[in-house]
Amino acid sequence: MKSGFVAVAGRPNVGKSTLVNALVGEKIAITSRVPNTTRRRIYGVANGEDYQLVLVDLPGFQRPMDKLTERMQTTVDTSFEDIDVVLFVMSARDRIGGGDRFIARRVYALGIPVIVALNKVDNLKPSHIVTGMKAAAALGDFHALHPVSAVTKDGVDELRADLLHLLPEGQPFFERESATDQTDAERIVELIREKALQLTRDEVPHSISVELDELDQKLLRAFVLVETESQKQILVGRKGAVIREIGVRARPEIERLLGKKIFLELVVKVRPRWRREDAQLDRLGL
Ligand SMILES: Nc1nc2c(ncn2[C@@H]2O[C@H](COP(=O)(O)OP(=O)(O)O)[C@@H](O)[C@H]2O)c(=O)[nH]1
Ligand SMILES: [Mg+2]
Repeated sequence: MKSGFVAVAGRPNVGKSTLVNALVGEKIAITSRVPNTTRRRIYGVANGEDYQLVLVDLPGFQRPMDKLTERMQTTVDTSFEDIDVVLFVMSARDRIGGGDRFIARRVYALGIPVIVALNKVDNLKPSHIVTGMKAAAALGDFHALHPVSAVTKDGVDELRADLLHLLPEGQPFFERESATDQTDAERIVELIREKALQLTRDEVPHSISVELDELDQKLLRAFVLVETESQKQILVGRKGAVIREIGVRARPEIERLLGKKIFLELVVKVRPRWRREDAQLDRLGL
């Protein structure tokens, strides 16, 4: 049996979480067009007949701006111990530059194999992909380089096979039935946050957090937290249209996860400075 950990490194928004979901074959991490969607370390577990591939999905490397992003960067910094392989993700739709070089210096210094995924190659001209592959290749001594699309899943099977080759022999770390280490409650608040991110813009998404208040047989009540009164108005929307839409989008996914119908109650609350205070971040598990 092969079993091991692959840390997923890359700039914010290159598609790390989308790629983890594609490799696992199930949505375990939320994704969005907003940078910094992933705030915590999440394990995505791909189980096969004779392997368990644990993908460590992480926030993107960044310069911290507040306590939240400080904690996120600490999570990244401490996640490269006891791993077997690094999956270094870059985006073929963005210029490969300083941010990627900074990460390359870190990951190539670890002394473990690095597999590069050049993501988002869907609908790109071959010449554009080749240029991206050359730029990605120039950053270090990688084990393999895969052009992939996490959205169309092109190249994902080949990438998974290559990651498996590099795993050591060993026993599984997680139950073979589970695709993640997250509890249902943790996945539920993330799904709600994903829908809130889809419906807000600019700085608002960064101010959103979701807290579970109650989950019993039928009722699920969660608080959608924002930092200011004006953000609360945006989240509530005209006559409650926005918060209602968040519920409409989140409920089917939550019901699929729990395998039953639920009554979902979402309440928008102002919690000033939750991103900037340790006690608040602790309470939110961030
Ligand atoms: N066109 C395209 N978009 C992608 C691909 N992978 C991810 N995205 C989009 O890129 C954005 C960021 O993805 P996400 O997985 O949250 O990035 P992360 O911050 O690196 O985890 C989302 O809008 C995704 O839908 C891809 O292969 N092709
Ligand atoms: Mg992510």
